[in-house]
Amino acid sequence: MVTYPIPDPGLSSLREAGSVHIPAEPPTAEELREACTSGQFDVVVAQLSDRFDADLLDVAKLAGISNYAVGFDNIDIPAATRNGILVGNTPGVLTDATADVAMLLMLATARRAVEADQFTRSGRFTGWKPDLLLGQDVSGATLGLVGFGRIARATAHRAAAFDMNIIFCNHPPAGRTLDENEVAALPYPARQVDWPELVENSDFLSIHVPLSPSTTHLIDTDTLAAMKPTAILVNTARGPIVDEAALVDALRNGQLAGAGLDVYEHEPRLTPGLADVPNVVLLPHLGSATTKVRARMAQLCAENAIAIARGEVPPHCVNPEAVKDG
Ligand code: 8YV
Repeated sequence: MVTYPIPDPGLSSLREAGSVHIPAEPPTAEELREACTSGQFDVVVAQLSDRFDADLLDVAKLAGISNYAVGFDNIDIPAATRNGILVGNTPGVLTDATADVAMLLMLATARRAVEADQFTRSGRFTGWKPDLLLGQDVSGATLGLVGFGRIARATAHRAAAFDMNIIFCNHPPAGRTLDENEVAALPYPARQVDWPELVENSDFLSIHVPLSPSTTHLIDTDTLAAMKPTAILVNTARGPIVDEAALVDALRNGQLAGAGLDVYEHEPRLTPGLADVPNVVLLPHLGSATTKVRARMAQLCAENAIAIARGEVPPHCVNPEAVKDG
């Protein structure tokens, strides 16, 4: 079952390999449960909005789930593993596109691009003025990377070309976990710092960690209070890493200069007040949204699904140990 049509070549590969069912409408939680327990499907090709909690996975009759995403916080992985359900994801192919969106949000927020666009198209641009829509410098600013995996590193690469100073904390809120030789070998200057130092010193704080119990509300009232009042928060990872009610308060009270968000705590719902603060740029989860990237994600997703249906471990598997434990 494919819960929402994925682009070609993914969909056509799936159709060539076996039989594919796409419901007329994306399934509700109840319909997903029915499908997963019916024994009719070997694999579900799932979207982030399809939730696979333990109570579903404990009764599901599935060989696996192929998630159309690199993130897999919509699936209870320990429950999938203990039920022998393999989970595939789509790493690598969306790294650059997501890092581009992190840069886009930094630049757009710092230079007030959305506000300026609205200003211009509404006919209020009546002539150049020395103090018109002044923003913040990106070059020379300190970028703090929350996490230092693939997407954070691709963001660092871009930021280095903008002459930003790069600091990072690999597994916040834990301390330095990256080998210093590895830091020294990076193709751009970057400094590994402890979590409090990252929060206090960043002009831009960009989030690149997966959502997990330890990262939920990592950015809360206390973190926001410790940030520079001139700082900008950027989130292209997962919404619930930020306590959005606290973020709205911090923006309203001038505790923080701005925020660029691609993901939301209660996605797709916006936290009340978020759309009313002027210093935010809000995108509708576009990190991987290019035609090429979505096609490559679909290809990986199909390869994972086909392998699972054949009784193999998928090429991009989150829980290969499900084979032993199942
Ligand atoms: C996708 C994402 O846009 O892959 C992920 O984890 O969050 C995004 O790149 C989305 O998952 C597409 O379904």
